[in-house]
Amino acid sequence: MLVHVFTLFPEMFQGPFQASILKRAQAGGLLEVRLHQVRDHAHDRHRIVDDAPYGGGPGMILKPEPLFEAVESVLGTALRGMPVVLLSPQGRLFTQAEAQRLAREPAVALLCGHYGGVDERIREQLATDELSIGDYVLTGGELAAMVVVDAVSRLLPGVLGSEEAAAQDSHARGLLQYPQYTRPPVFRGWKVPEVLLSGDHGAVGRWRTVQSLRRTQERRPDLLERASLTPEERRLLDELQAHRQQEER
Ligand code: 9D3
Repeated sequence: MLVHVFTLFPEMFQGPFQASILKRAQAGGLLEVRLHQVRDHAHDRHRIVDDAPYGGGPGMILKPEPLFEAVESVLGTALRGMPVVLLSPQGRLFTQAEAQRLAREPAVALLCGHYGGVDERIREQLATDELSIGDYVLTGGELAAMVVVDAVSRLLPGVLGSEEAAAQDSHARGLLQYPQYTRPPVFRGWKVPEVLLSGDHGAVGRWRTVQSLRRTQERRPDLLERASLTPEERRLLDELQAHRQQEER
């Protein structure tokens, strides 16, 4: 997959893309990230990219010309059909489903928002999608773009090793991960749950399912509403809920 990132701060991307799985994916030709400095496409002597908002108010707004020209000069006719994603606090929430949708594309363009916001014509006439990574305020769209690249890249065929890929993704199924342990069996007096040492794969599987369901119910009940549960999971969840109601009485 080819990812074009349009930003005023390309240097911010140096760390995260040059380590670990993203580094390996790029070395293996599975992922290519091209960073484009939007300021290089400003035409005035001072290379100005932002201006005060019409109608007044605080902050500076990203001007349309440099970003339109950056995207058009870099992508040209390649723009046809390519998702152009504006990262902004007003976007719809970036989720695993959204990551899966983007991972099917051969190329995407990411436009990093600006602390003051962007001229509305960018969102209306240049972007095809607008995404936010969550309800908190960042200083710009760069970290959000990195989050999107990370989440999408690990879904590309061949990016994760067979072991990483084999570990089934509980989040993709809409449940939180069950507790995991490794050696030693007792650490500072804290024991690993007996069932995990039992060698009884059926019992281990049932314990993990119950733990996942319980944890999701306690921490992220919003996920349970949309989770696709097997009839067995549905039954266990009903049991947990009955149990919980008994304790409330
Ligand atoms: C004055 C109103 N602010 C909107 C909440 C302006 C504003 C603040 C911060 C405009 C842009 C930003 C910078 N943030 C992003 O560009 C951004 C973002 C975020 O702040 N949170 C979650 N996801 C994202 S994606 C891009």
